[in-house]
Amino acid sequence: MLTCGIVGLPGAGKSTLFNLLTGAEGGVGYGAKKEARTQVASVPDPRIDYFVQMFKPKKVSPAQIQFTDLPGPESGRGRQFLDQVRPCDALILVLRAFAGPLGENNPVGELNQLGGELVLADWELAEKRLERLAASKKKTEDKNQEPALKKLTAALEEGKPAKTVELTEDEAKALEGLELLSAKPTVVVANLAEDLFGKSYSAQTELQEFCGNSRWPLVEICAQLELEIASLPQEERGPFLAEIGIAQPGIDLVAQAAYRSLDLISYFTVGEDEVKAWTIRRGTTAQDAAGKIHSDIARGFIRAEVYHYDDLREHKSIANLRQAGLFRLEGKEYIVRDGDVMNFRFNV
Ligand SMILES: Nc1nc2c(ncn2[C@@H]2O[C@H](COP(=O)(O)OP(=O)(O)OP(=O)(O)O)[C@@H](O)[C@H]2O)c(=O)[nH]1
Ligand SMILES: [Mg+2]
Repeated sequence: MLTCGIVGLPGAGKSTLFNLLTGAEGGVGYGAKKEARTQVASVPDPRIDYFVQMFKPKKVSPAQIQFTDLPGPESGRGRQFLDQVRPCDALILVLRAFAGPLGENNPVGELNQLGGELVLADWELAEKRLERLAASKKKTEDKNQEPALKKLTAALEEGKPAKTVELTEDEAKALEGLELLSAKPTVVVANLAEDLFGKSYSAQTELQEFCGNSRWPLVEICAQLELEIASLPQEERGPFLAEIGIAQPGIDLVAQAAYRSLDLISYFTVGEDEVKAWTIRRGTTAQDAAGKIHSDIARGFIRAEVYHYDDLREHKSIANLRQAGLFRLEGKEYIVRDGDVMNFRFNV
């Protein structure tokens, strides 16, 4: 399962976003919470909704993402919290772009500061490793570790994130265990004031530029407002969202951005028993995708029956797809596409 750590300065709206993403309650309010929270959320996907309406399955299994909400960095203790998101696959940086009790906001400044914190946290870790390496008498350690760590600390010292450091394959391997924060796929969430949503705001161009340069997807949401709307009865939510101009709920945007930053896609298995989304990396072959379900299916792989969600929507039924030649048989090496519906034929 994809895991995301929510990081941000005090009062940026991390806990509000966490509640919005996961349906959790409480823990909101500047400094309200001293402990990290972790919870799993289902990823909303209109394609799943469509399959469900068509197949009326007994069970529905959307993709899931696990989110961790960190307390805001408190002075002197900040980077220690960051260790809790080291194992995460991706980071979500929340920026305060609303005024509120903390006064004027400066999302670009926050982004700079957060980026700096990640680099500094990595530098501290790398330095500690180097010291330990120097102290250890054993020469059994991976010989690539020292040169890799030296390269890394030199870059971090200049404020460069770990992902910009050019390493050989062996060096990269030697550093894998560090779980470097400044090398992680990162999504930036600008948490906007209600009246700014859908409009241009003063920091927007700079934020877009910063994120573009770092290749971090930028998501603009209004977490508090969306959370309030989420507490309304289902049938009232749509009109509200439409009125404000929120075309897609925040969780969709954040989930999609996280998927994009990690190069993840979904394929589906469908039927009357279960409709299920499977998360794979872009470029995965049919055989490896089958292995996600069960290693036996990968081992005994014969062929995959494949059609695409878009084609099903267009042609309305599987019979029509067959007629149009869009229901195919593919071999092991077929590269699975986002939105493919797969049924594996196998023999063990
Ligand atoms: N106006 C406005 N207020 C918000 C928004 N998001 C959060 N808030 C408010 O800002 C305050 C802090 O929100 P939290 O979600 O607790 O912020 P946090 O980043 O978790 O704070 P710490 O955990 O203390 O660092 C709360 O009073 C929220 O109601 C928003 O989009 N707009
Ligand atoms: Mg919080």
